[in-house]
Amino acid sequence: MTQFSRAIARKPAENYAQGLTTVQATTYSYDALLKQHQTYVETLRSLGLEVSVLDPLPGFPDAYFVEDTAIVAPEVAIITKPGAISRQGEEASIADALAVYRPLAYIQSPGMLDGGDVLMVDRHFFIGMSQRTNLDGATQLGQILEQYGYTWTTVPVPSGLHLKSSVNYVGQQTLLLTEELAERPEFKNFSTIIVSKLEEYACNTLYVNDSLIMPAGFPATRQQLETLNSPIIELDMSEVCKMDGGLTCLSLRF
Ligand code: CIR
Repeated sequence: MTQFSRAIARKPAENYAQGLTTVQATTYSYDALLKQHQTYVETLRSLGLEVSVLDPLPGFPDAYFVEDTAIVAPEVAIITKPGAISRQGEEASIADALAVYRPLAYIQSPGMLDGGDVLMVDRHFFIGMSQRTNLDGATQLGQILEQYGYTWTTVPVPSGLHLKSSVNYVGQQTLLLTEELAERPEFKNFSTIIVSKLEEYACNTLYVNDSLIMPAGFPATRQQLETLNSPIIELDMSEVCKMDGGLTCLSLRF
């Protein structure tokens, strides 16, 4: 599996609570969010990544979820067309940041695609069909990736925001996923760790340079992940999760 040397993140904006969410939180703390974000960035740095932290984007309260705006493969970065209208436009400044590192390609309207729906495992891409990603967007992405020898398949996203809300690669040919996705034929060549209903948020665990970064507070999932013998780091994501965000969405790793 690819070792990452860099990441791009973005500082959350003060008006982050105006972003899209399905969670009905009653209190918000910008200080807590900044602290959680900073710890996240420091954790990536501790794993050997050079992390650039971009400034908040005025008018885009969800823009710190940078993962949705690009797919970064070793040969090319694909700038997405985010599926939520309020997020369309975030991608322009990510394109500028990525142009330094990769040639760029673009998803074009009426295609739409969020990076949270794209799971890369070695030379294969799983692309979730969700409320944010349509077949046109997935096909455009797939056709760009094919030019570099990658393969791809679409996977339905039956619940949750994005594909990676429900499935992630955790090393050793293993996927961490919901019961709902466990029997999908697209995943038949993998070992699986099935996350219990009560701990589904923990599916969004981030595998970086042989370590696993997981959200704090999911002991049953932690116990299952321990069988992989990779170092595990737990991070408090309580404020991020109020905005439907998780560990993967806070950065682009490459
Ligand atoms: C949204 O609804 O777009 C943001 N509030 C959350 C995006 C989370 N992104 C991700 O999981 N890749």
